[in-house]
Amino acid sequence: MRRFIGVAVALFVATTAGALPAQSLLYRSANLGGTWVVDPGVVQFNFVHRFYIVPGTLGHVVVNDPTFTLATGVGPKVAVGGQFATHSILISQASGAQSTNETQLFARWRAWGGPEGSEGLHVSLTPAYNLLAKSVDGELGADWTSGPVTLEGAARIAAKPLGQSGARAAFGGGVVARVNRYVALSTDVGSFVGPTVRAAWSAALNLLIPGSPHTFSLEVSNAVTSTIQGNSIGQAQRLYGFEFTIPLHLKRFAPWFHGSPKPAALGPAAAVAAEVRMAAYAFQTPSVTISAGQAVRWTNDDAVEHSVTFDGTEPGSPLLPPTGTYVHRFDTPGTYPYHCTPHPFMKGVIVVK
Ligand SMILES: [Cu+2]
Repeated sequence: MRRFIGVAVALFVATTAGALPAQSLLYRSANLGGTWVVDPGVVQFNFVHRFYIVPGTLGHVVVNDPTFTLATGVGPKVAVGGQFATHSILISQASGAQSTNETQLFARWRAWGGPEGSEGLHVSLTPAYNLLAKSVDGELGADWTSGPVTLEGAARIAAKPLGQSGARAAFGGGVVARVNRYVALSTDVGSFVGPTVRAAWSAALNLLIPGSPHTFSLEVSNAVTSTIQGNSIGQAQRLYGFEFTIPLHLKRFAPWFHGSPKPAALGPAAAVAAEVRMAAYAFQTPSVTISAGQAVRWTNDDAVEHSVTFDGTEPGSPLLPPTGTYVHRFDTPGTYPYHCTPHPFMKGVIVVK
């Protein structure tokens, strides 16, 4: 346990120097997997820690329930990863389970919708395998974002629910309400269909840490682990805790091996037909129209790093440091929506005539 906290602190220190991609708690409640995927080249580390206190005659005992999520993008809309929790309640100790360690391996395909935080409907499919329950699980997740509100839903299936035979479905639903760019409130509920299990619920205060790619939530819940099955069952005691999200942009570590890159102009020499400033966490000219063969230059006027990452297959920029620029020539007519990987709410579009 202590080792994991050490790793988490080391990762935090390694990533707080600048902005990195965020998998944001401002668009997801505590016990729903969400529809997020990770961009390729980014490793997402999410750390949930919940605890409850067991009163005793010789003093209170604190029971810690951490879940670690590690995932990376393997394509524009596909992520793979795993969850590891050390204190699962899925398999009752009375049934002779050898361990309370719960591991879930998963893949996620975003079948519908733009990047996290974009307006409208997003749909993701998450096949998974739960090593503790020895169960093939799956989740169909959907969320719908309109302005300050995100509505979430999940339909789940477990081949061996709680390690027992007989496939069982579970459902979950939740809502996130953003008070401003940095603060949101969320709540959700999820449960297996059928008798004998308690529904899982949560309520959370979610925070985007300004000037960083991190989100943090303070949570109250009765769910112990953050897996598909774990999000579908609650325990009798109420847990308190937090989640912290840490995106690691692998290119960031390149200087360890290759020296520091120059923040020079990037991209081909071409007639620059339009300029887009990146400032105040926004593309200041969100829609630009040019002719085929012309180029667009982006300039980062913020104090944090941004990227120009196209939603389609067009290659985009690396992370641009403050004052960094990026030039991209468009040879084929079309519509090119893009976003900033660290800040998915930053969106723009290039229309090439
Ligand atoms: Cu950005």
